[in-house]
Amino acid sequence: MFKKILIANRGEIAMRVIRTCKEMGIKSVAVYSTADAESLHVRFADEAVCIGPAPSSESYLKMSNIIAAAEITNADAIHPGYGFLSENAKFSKICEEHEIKFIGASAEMIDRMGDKASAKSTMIEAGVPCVPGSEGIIPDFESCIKVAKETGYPVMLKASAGGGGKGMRAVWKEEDLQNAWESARQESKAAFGNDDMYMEKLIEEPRHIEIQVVGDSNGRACHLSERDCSVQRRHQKLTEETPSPFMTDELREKMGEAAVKAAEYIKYEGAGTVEFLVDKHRNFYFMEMNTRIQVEHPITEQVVDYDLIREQILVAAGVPISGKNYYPQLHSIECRINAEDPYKDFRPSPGKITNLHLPGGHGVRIDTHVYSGYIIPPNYDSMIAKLITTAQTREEAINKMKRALDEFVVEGIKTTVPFHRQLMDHPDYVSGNYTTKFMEDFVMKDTVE
Ligand code: MV4
Repeated sequence: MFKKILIANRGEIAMRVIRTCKEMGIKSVAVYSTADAESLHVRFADEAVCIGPAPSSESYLKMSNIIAAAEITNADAIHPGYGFLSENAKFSKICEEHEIKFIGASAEMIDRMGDKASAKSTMIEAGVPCVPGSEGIIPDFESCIKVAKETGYPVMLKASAGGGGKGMRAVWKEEDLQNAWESARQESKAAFGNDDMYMEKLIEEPRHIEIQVVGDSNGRACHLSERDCSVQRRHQKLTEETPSPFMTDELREKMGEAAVKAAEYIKYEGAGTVEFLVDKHRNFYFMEMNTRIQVEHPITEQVVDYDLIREQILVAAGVPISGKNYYPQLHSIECRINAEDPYKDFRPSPGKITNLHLPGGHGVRIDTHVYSGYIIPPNYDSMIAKLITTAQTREEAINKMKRALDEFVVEGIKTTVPFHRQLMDHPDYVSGNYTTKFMEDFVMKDTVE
C-alpha cells in the first residue's frame, strides 16, 4: 500500500482525499498556490508544499512543480482529484516515468476517451449503444450533407475534441447545415486547436444519466448504479440525484451492463463514469466516458455505502474488486453551492465569507473547504460546498434538503443557496419530470432579502 499520497488539487476535493488517506493510515501531502495559503487542505494534510502563484497555469497545472513537490516529500502516489491535471495524458505519463503512481487513468486511456470520435468508435466495437450518425470523422462539407441526409434531420454536429458543449450545433434543416459546419469548426479550432467533426441524430430533450464504474488491474469492472445530472446550466451541473426519478429496474440493469461492458472492453482501471443520453422512450446512448473521480461522486457513496476514494486508492495499489454491482439502498441529492449570484445570471461572487453557518443533522453531509473568514479567490471555480442529503425516499431527501438549505447561512458573498431552495419547490423537479432543457426555462422568483 502507498505510504504517502500527494494531492494535486485544492478546495473540497483535496479535503475529501485527505480524509480518506487519514482513515487508511496513509500520509498526505497538500500542494497549494499562494492564493490558497490559508486554505483548509493546507492545514489538514500532514505536509504542504507551495507550488506557485495564484494562476492555475503557474501552480495547479504546473506539472514540473507538482512532480518536484512529490519528489521532495517522497510521495509514492499522486491523486489528481477532478479538473486540473486529472485527465491530462501527459501528466499521467510523467508520473509513471517518475515511478509515482498516478491515481487515475493511463495516458493511453485518457487519450482514447478524450477524443470523442475515437471514444465512440471504441464503444461501437465494444457493443455499447451509441447514437446513429457518421462513421467517425466527416472529411468535408460534401460528406457532411450526405451523412445528414442519411441520418435524417434534426442532427447534431459535434467536435471530436469537444467538451462542455463547445463546437456543438443542432441542425434542423439542410439550408442551415453549412453555417453550423463552418462555425462549429471555427469554434473547435479556436478552443482545442483541432476541428475534426462527427455527426449524430439529435436526441431531443434528453436526460443526462451516468453510471459509476470501478475497474481493477485484472480487467474486471463493476457498476455502482446511476446518477441523474439533467439539471445543468450552460453545461455546468447544478444538482444531481440517485436513483434517477426516470430509472426503472430494467433500465438500470441494461445501462449498468453496458457501462461494465464499456469498462471491461478497454480494461479500465480505477473509478470512471460512463455518461449516457436517455430519450423519452428510455433508449440510452453512450455520450462520453470520464476517467476521473467526479464532483457528484458523494451521492453514490451515500446510497451504496462505499468510499469511492478509498476504492480508487486500493485499485491503484493493485487490490482486486469483488466484482459485484451495487444498487441504491437510499435516495441522495447533491446541491452544488457556488459563490455565484443566481439573481444576476449566476455571475461569480468571490470575496470574503464574513459569517458562515453550515447545516447538519441526520442525513446531511457537507463537503467543503470554506470557513467563516475565508476569502474565496477569483482564480478558480466557484464551488464552495456540496450539500448532500440522504434519506429512505426521494420525498424525504427533498424535504431534508429544504430544511438544510434554510439552515445554510453564508454572509459576505452571494451563493446559489436561494436557487436550490426554489428548485426544491419547483413542480417539475418535485415530480421528477425534468430533462436537460429544464434550466432553459427556469426563472428565479423574486424573494424579499
Ligand atoms: C447530444 C444532445 C442531443 N443529441 N447529442 C452536451 C455536452 C456534450 N458532451 C454532449 N451534449 C449533448 N449531446 C445528441 N446526439 C444533447 C446534448 C446536450 C446535453 C447533454 C447532457 C447534458 C446537458 C446537455 C445540454 C445541452 C445539450
